[in-house]
Amino acid sequence: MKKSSKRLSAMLGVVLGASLVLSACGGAGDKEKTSDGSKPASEEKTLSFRMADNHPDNYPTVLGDKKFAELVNEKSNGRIKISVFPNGQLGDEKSIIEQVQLGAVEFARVSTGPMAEFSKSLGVFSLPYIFDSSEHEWDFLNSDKGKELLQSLEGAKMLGLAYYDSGARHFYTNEPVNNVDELKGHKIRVQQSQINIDLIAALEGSATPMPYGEVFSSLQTGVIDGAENNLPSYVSANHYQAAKNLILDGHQRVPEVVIASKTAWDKLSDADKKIIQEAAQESVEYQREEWAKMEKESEEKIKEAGVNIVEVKDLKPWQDKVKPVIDKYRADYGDVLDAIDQARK
Ligand code: GTR
Repeated sequence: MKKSSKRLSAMLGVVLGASLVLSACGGAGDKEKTSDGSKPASEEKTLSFRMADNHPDNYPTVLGDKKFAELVNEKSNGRIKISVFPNGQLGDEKSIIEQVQLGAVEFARVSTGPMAEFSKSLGVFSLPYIFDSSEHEWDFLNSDKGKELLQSLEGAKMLGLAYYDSGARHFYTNEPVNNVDELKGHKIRVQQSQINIDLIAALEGSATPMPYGEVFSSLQTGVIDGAENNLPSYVSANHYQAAKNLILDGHQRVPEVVIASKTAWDKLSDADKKIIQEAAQESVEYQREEWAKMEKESEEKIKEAGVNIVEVKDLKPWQDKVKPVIDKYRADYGDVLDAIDQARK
């Protein structure tokens, strides 16, 4: 889609979304009993919501979103309908978070990376090399502290409903990079957050934050020398065709998060909130299975495509080099970092 028409559809989305919330949630009078004493109207009315995701159809997060929508529909006997809009149709990730805050889009699946600029607590996930493995990450996400973080978004006018898997992120570049020192001087695209800018600065590169949808063409035209992401994104967004050198350093494990707009949420009955919360949690297992499958498939695909894959045998030089980033943010995230350490078996 052209930029202008994208913007137009995003703007239309704001208007449409706002009217959906109004028609969906009705006014305060809905809570009252009807004259014949039947159920409150809010529990009978059909509710329609939109959910945004910036990945294509069949990407594991979109499959998770659809499972979530399906479960909500089932549990509400068809009364609550969530329509999933993949492919960044409702806007890029940052603008989606803003629309969720405004209540113009009711649900979204976004990365905790850009969420850090809206709700500081989630920034901890962008800190480098804090998890040893997927198991370590998920043990933390499922711990009390992990759940607490998910519930820390209300101040930012949002609710965190569930974490989704997003694996580990690695660097990829136009020119071969064989070790941490060779990243020096490269212009690397990052997710839009200050921690990511600091991370690239520590690696002596030059950070270029930009929306995800612009990365492929920027790699092709040489606006950037490289980027970083998990393997399913590297493949599904075609980055592997433009940046054929991959170094598997796994610098971050930045989970995805399913969020709801607090504006829309506050208008729901307690019973409907419960349905939605349960459905989101129940969709996680399926999303993680799909994630594991796509990680494997992506690995195969990049091998077949002849990508130059560099393994990192010793992470120590990488960890040493980014230590100033951890030091800078320790004061903000000390207790969470301790809890992450404790989740290590
Ligand atoms: C992906 C994530 C997207 C987006 C993207 C990025 O891994 O799933 O939501 O944040 O990274 O790098 O912008």
